Amino acid sequence: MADFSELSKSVIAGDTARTASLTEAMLNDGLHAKDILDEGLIPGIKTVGKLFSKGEYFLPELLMSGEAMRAALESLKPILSSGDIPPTGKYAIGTVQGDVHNIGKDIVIMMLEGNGWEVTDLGVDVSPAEFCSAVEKNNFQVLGMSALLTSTMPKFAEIINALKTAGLRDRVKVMIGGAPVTQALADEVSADGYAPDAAQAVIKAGQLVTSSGKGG
Ligand code: B12
Repeated sequence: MADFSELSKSVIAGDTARTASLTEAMLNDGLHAKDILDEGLIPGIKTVGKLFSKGEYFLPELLMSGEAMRAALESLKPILSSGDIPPTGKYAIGTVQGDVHNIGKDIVIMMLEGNGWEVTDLGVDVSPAEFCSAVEKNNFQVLGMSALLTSTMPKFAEIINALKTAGLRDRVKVMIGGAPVTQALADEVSADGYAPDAAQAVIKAGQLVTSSGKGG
């Protein structure tokens, strides 16, 4: 039985070397990348968030745990993003302006790629103008936006309005996500879809292109 709690603890401790080596060892033992993520890494980083909320952790601890997560993701990436399936469609995704959280976005990217999507990563701190320009210049079926801060969530509505003003809103399905995001917010800002995690993001994206007939 795999000891996922040890992996969670190493993320909580911000121990990059141990997180990376435990992840590698688990992969070598034949454990599934998604289980390593869902049972070990994500519970660990969520605990870090709670400790930060309680004032027991500060920014340096947040940074160290974020680094530990990234090191583990490097090992998981080749597995999560490989999939021998036909192309599904084109997806662009970025973290909204003012927000640099990218761990969740990057997991969404890996899972989409593993399910046949061709993904363009627009990066972090992406302005409404940059989102619009990406949609204008490319033929994306879906545009994903990630936000982790309550202070940056209003950017969703701003970006959607910018797309409307530029006459681009009908060219693309818009999905939103990130820890504080809800379906209610998606409805409020008239996004086409929301998903609480990467696995459901893949399902939702598939449904959006199927229902619009834009799938490739
Ligand atoms: C790691 C971390 C950081 C790292 C980020 C490192 C990195 N490279 O990403 C660093 C140290 C940089 C950081 C900085 C800050 N952080 Co921070 N951070 C976190 C922490 C602990 C984990 C975030 C994370 O990676 N979660 C794990 C991933 C896997 O989950 P996820 O992001 O939710 O993604 C999943 C889903 O949401 C979904 N998803 C995500 N994006 C998308 C997009 C689409 C389209 C879809 C469909 C789905 C989807 O799929 C993902 C995978 O399943 C959270 C706590 C938390 N519980 O979220 C705080 C947290 C988000 N941070 C917080 C704060 C306050 C900050 C700072 C303001 C701190 C400061 N004083 O400077 C700065 C802000 C910097 C900025 N301008 O962005 C607060 C936000 C509070 C609030 N209400 O706004 C939190 C909640 C901590 C807390 N409990 O207080 N942070």
